[in-house]
Amino acid sequence: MKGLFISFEGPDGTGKTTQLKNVATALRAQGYEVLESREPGGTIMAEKVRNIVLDPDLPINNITEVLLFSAARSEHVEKVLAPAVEAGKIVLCDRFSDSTLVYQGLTRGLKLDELGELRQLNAFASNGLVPDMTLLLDGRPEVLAIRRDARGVSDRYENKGLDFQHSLRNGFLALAEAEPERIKVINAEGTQEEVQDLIMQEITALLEKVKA
Ligand code: Z5A
Repeated sequence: MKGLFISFEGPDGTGKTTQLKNVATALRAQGYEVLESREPGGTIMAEKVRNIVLDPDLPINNITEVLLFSAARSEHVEKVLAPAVEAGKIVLCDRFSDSTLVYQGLTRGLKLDELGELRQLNAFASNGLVPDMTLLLDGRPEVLAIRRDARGVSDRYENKGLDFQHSLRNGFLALAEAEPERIKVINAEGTQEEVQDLIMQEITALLEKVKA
């Protein structure tokens, strides 16, 4: 079987990292080879870019910012993601191109039909690699705020308030509505076990489809 590329998306602190790890463990227990990675990051260079681009004390203009995310993605795809998919692994990635469309596009006032330049940039940076499935962890920002607070992280996009979290959520949901075949909306408000069950149902269905 050729590998699979699955991305995890959603607003900040929805539980993506937790779920990605748990799902990786569950899939390994079923005998699959799994690669876990994240964006921005996943290579030495891309992790260095991550430190720059998420630094809340470093002013960066919007164009530089999106180019940095793209530069990191290009390295990550070429050196890590594409070879792993080619080698037959299930690749689980914490964020990918949809985050660019939402954080650098939709939350900055662009409409869904105005994302052409960002989509082109995504395609260029990822050399055409598109997730076979994207799991969108979704929930009401008021409910998920407790998790964000518990985490206590503070980067460029944290602490922007509830309105920003709503606009992130709406942005991701708009992408999911436009691409329901690829982007599966997962109710992330439940317990870790409940959320994992929903995710595993989607991944199991995908695995059955590709094996058929
Ligand atoms: N970004 C961008 O702008 N453009 C791009 O192209 C890309 C990214 C690729 C990366 O941050 C930032 O980069 C991100 C977008 C931007 N903006 N921000 N902020 P990141 O990867 O460091 O952070 P994140 O993705 O936003 O969130 P996170 O810190 O990784 O959180 P998470 O993975 O969604 O959640 P978690 O760490 O798994 O869980 C948070 C807490 O909740 C933790 O204490 C858990 O134990 C707890 N938790 C998890 N699940 C549950 C359930 N089900 N119930 C209760 N508690 C739970």
